[in-house]
Amino acid sequence: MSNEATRDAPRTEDSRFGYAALVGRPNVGKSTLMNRILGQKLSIVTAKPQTTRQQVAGIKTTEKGQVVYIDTPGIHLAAKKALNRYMNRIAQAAFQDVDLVLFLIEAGRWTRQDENVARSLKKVDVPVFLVVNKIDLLPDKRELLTFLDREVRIGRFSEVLLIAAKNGDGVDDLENRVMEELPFSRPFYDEDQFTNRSERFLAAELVREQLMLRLHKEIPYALTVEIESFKREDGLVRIGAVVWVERKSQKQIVIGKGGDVLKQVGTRARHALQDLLEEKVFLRLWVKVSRDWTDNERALKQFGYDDG
Ligand SMILES: Nc1nc2c(ncn2[C@@H]2O[C@H](COP(=O)(O)OP(=O)(O)OP(=O)(O)O)[C@@H](O)[C@H]2O)c(=O)[nH]1
Ligand SMILES: [Mg+2]
Repeated sequence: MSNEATRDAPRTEDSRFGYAALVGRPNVGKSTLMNRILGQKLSIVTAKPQTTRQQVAGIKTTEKGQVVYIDTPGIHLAAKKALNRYMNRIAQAAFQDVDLVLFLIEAGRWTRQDENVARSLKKVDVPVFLVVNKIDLLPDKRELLTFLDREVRIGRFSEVLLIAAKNGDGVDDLENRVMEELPFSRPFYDEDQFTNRSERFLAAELVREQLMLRLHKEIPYALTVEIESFKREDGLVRIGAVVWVERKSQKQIVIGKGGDVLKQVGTRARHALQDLLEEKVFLRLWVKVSRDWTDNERALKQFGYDDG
């Protein structure tokens, strides 16, 4: 699990260190950007909004210093359930204790949810960079200028950066600008550490990603993954995970006819886990019901959605 780019970075006093939060409404590309910066898959990504549910720190060490990027859940309106309120709370908590906020939006799309995030960023007392992502989808530069001027009103932000996280356009420039903004300080993390999250957490996320990709409608939002066992033995990693859903009917859908859905998800997740761990993986999945867990504070805590 080592990160090639982080090796041999010097630990001198003139290197920089700090935290940068990636915030924005769901689906703007926060997790894609973090993975692109780290050069590896850390945060899960799907085309569905509200994919990320927790803060995930990605640590990038170079010869200039160390930046801890904090990926966050998309801040959304109409957060009726306890899980949604948790996600918004966790995302907004990242505004504090960082040196810089990167506020991501989509080129050409400014919604009520973006305005809501912009409004809550007013109280932040560190610089806020506006990061306009997905510029590949809006190649007409004149259109982009009008959009930024009229809809986004970019005068409110310290800086504006144009990127396409998916193909990497503008990402080197963004990283350089972030580094320049951070204080001179020693790195806090070892240079080969690329996240603050445990293997168990990352494993649960990779399984959840495959479930979110494979399933539709309300199901991706009604499930969570809990790692029950994680053992290294006989030259492989044995992982047992429970997929929790809210109702019996959802359990049937997740399992599929003759178990085909769960089997396909399991195979794909096992491959993803092997890429992450660089070890052979044996994965067992079960599906269980925890009635209406997304609106139950106690169940949320049990499944790791904990403010602590
Ligand atoms: N065309 C294009 N698509 C992108 C780009 N960046 C991200 N995407 C796509 O946008 C979708 C959402 O990406 P995510 O990285 O999951 O977005 P997010 O902001 O982390 O979303 P939440 O976790 O739900 O808040 C995925 O389908 C990505 O492939 C980009 O630069 N260009
Ligand atoms: Mg995300």
